[in-house]
Amino acid sequence: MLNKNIVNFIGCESEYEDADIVLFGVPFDSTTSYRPGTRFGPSAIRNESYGLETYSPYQDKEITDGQIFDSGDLELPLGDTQRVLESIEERTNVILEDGKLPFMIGGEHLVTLGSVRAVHKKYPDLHIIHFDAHADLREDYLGVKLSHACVIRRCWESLGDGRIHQFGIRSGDKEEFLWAREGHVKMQKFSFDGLSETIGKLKEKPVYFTIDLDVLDPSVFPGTGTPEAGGVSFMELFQAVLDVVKGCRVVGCDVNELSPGYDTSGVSTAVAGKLVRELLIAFS
Ligand SMILES: [Mn+2]
Repeated sequence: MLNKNIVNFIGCESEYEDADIVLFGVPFDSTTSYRPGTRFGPSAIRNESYGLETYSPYQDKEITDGQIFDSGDLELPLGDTQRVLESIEERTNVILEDGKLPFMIGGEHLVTLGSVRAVHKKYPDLHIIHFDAHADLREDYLGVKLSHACVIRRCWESLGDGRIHQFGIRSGDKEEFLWAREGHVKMQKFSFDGLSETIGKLKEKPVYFTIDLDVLDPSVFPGTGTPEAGGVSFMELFQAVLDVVKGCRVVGCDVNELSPGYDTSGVSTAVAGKLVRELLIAFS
């Protein structure tokens, strides 16, 4: 007997009913301000995951030890940003209602808004931990409010002051930094300094964890739409990610902004895939 050709992220072979974690891709890049291409991120990460091992020597665990279901990519009405966000929210709702952890792969960073809307509905006291090179705190970008450059500001509109914790930020306009300093969000520039204190303070509070991969230095991760020099190393990011997953009550998660076409070496995709593997193992 032969099997169907189904491409999952490597090792994500659980049935939906048994799964604790549900992966889905959102191939969306319509509001990208500079170089588009993140719509190819989820499929690239899946395809290239077969170059990775299922075993993590860091965590001494197999990805197949966990119960993880890969539900594929959303089929999106590209060109209609509102409906795209609704369809992300719907998918996240289903996963949450079934008592599973939603794990989204972007796509551009605006996808986070759809997922946060669903998670916030279930957890009104939600906090966000946000790793990124960019503040993403603009009120609008050239008049557009639903832009990846404004995604964290849109999340703040629902969550309010003091609930968003940013790390690694090294780019934005002056107003974004001033607005952050007014106390609306907690912003750690350039690094993960203070992360363990934040984790300690959040204790049992529900946390949505959003990782824009451009927090990495472009020498490690050039395959992204708005590369920004001066970023963190892979191991710094990896350690910070493990600290969050192990130390916080994460109730939703996403990894976004891989744009595989800008790195013909394929290294950026391999970096993204390894981080996703480690995250999935850490969660399971
Ligand atoms: Mn960014």
